[in-house]
Amino acid sequence: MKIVKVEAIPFAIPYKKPLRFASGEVHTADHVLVRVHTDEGLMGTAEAPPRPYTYGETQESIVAVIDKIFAPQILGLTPLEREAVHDKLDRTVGNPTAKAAVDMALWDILGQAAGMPVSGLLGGFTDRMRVSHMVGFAPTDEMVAEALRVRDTYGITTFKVKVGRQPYRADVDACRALREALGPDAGLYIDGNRGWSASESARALREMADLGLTFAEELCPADDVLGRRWLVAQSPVPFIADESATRAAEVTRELLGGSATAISIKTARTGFTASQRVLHQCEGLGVEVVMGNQIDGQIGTLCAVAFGAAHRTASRHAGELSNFLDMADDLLAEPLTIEDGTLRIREGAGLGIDVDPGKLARYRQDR
Ligand code: MUC
Ligand code: MG
Repeated sequence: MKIVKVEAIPFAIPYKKPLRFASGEVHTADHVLVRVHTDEGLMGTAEAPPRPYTYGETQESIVAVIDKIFAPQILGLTPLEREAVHDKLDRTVGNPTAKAAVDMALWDILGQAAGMPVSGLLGGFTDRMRVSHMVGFAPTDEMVAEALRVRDTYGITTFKVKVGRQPYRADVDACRALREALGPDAGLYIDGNRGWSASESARALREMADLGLTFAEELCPADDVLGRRWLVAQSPVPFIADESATRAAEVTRELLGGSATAISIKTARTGFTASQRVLHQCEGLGVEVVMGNQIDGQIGTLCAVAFGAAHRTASRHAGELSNFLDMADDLLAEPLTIEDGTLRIREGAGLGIDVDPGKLARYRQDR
């Protein structure tokens, strides 16, 4: 079974409510639908979200790198030759979400060919994950109202709060208000997207010492190497590397260099193949992982839950799987639903991604 065509289709779906965080903001899901076709009529599907403030990719660059470089390199290979595919893709530096989408589309084909769910092929640990909801910047009362609405509507009880604003006290106050509103049993952790300095981060962590935070993520830049190590050494909770550890080598550097003590795994940037490498690396080193969200749509979220549920350690903490709730619409024929704070994988062969042709026609940007 050979790869005969790779499509990179740009589409745009507005957000009902933009997501704001220290490194950027998202108003529209201007993603790229990636479809890999085989000569036996199977088609694998995934999506790539451009995050210029994190990886430098844009919607146009993702389409270009797939059309001009990746597709010509992998045509004629089979979906089983994933090492050969990655050998080709890795000749181009960067472009993580474009590479990840190709990888996940290939796994989708493998699942369909085997008649088995990808989550089972990856590990089959469980069929669902608890969901963690990401609360973006807004006035404190709006952040609290959103968390309560999400808890009451979807049963979600774990929240990642975006921090990293200036002055840092606004974020400390928001976290305190969230803890008071959600009660002592809610899971609460923070993500600074590099917005604070190391010393601001240390002060903020001290002022939040009584809030029962479970993790702190990318509070200051990993490029502030000594400051970051100094901060991580005194952090009272595991310190997650997200955008500073986007590849296995960076994971090694951040963990062994003392700049992180936990890792965010995002299938949107490491697909399934490299996410497994990162996960196994973390297991071997004995650090915890959280399934992160690349501000994914429903297709990306289905990929994240398929990977997270497949693995014992990746499903241990609630996964960030709810950002799609803020989108005005999506491409799936059967929308994802979060019930009792839980998202289930799709049963059936492959990833279970069934794109509604009418919706794709409406939102695609290339026609
Ligand atoms: C996150 O965890 O940081 C915001 C920027 C990005 O790269 O991902 C999101 C969420
Ligand atoms: Mg993050």
